Amino acid sequence: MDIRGKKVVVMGAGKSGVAAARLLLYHGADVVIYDENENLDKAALLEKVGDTACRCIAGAWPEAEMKGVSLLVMSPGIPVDTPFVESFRANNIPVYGEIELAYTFAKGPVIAITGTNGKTTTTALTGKIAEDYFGKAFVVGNIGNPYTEAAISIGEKDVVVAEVSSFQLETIHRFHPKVSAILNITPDHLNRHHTMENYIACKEAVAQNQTPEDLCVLNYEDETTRAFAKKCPAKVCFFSSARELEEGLYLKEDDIYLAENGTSQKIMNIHEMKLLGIHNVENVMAAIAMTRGFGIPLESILKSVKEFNAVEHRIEYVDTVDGVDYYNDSKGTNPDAAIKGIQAMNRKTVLIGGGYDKDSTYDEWIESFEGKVTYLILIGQTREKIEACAKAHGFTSTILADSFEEAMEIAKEKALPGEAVLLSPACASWGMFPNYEVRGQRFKELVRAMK
Ligand code: UMA
Repeated sequence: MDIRGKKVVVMGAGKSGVAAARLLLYHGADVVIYDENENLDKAALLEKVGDTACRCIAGAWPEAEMKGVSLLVMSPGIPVDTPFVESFRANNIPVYGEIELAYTFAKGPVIAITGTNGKTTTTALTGKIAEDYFGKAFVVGNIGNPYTEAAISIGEKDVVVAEVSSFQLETIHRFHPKVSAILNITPDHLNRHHTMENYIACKEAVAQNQTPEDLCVLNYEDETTRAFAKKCPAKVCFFSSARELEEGLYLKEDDIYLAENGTSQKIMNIHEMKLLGIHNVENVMAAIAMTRGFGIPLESILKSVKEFNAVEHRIEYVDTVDGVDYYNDSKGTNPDAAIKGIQAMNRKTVLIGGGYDKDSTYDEWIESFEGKVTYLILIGQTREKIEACAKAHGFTSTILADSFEEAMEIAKEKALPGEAVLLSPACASWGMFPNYEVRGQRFKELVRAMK
């Protein structure tokens, strides 16, 4: 793609927008960053971009700026069905997501991981396996390192391991991973995608440009991903945590098996890995299937799997204060992920939940408490909605807090020695924090301050 001298609008001045602008400037484009936040600190933004040729517009979009635009690049967090984006499409201006832009310029083969839950852990693990074997791998995407930032340095032989969200997959065109995985699909981000069908279509798009030469790893125990195998254009490899498979990876009692070409072999015991919970066994099986499909020897893969530790903010043990263990599961940003957080606890737990409203339903989350949760302390926009749901399910030990700090004080007061405090909100952090990482960091700071 030759964009030298062409006018490109980058929408969004967050991590992705800055990285996309830098990549475009590197390739000689005339870049305008547009952000709807009228209070945006333009000087600070341009300093981050590091090129005085870049322009920035914040607040209202001046119609006159449409003139001469060749490409619109969207940041993942910005909806694509708005009149603003439509006006570009109506003028036949291509709309790329940040992933598509990076893929256009980065040369290395891609392993792409999506799914509602587990994608960050699986991406980090897959990245470690690739890095241990090849000596180098670029781990990018929703995990927090924009793909566009790495794109400048990625050479033809460099392996890219990308965590791709539904937001990012909504705006791909030619993005073509050699190996992909859809770990699971359960309701999430419905305020953005409107229907479950749209959300599923975004996830399945990860394989849309794959061919039978490529591999797509799917969860046999998830009805949606199992059904997708029938129309998936790539060769499929399944994993299952609940039954023996004739081909693929599966869990039987405490062992992981690999079945291929009519024979099945036990490849590792789950107690050899440092990750906890069945959901992590699924993540491990997906990572093994992907990296093996990519050509990495099994022996090397298993060595890396056994060394791998939990990812920050994912059921992460923080500290013990007055006999109470504190766990940070800030990455539990939807009910399904938060259920896994509860399931991983093996004792009475004071739970901190609530946050931004993504139109989720909380019934299954509340039902998963099963007598383990002693108090549910609620924060943020969803607190009343969750409290009403909890009451409807007969759970009445809810406490509303006005701030995150107040929630932590209440948790400290209510948790008894031998119990746990778990931050696993089932909601996004937006409205209270810029992202779940900052929420998790704040949790850890407050725990450490208690000592
Ligand atoms: N903005 C607008 N209009 C809008 C919304 C936002 O102008 O309607 C502007 C904001 O003022 C802000 C900028 O857009 O300046 C923010 O852009 P962004 O929301 O795309 O955020 P980035 O900082 O670029 O981070 C994005 C991903 N964010 C989202 O998808 C919401 C990060 O995923 C990702 O790590 C990063 O790119 C690097 O690739 C975060 C996330 O929450 C972790 N992802 C969701 C999830 O995991 O559930 C999908």
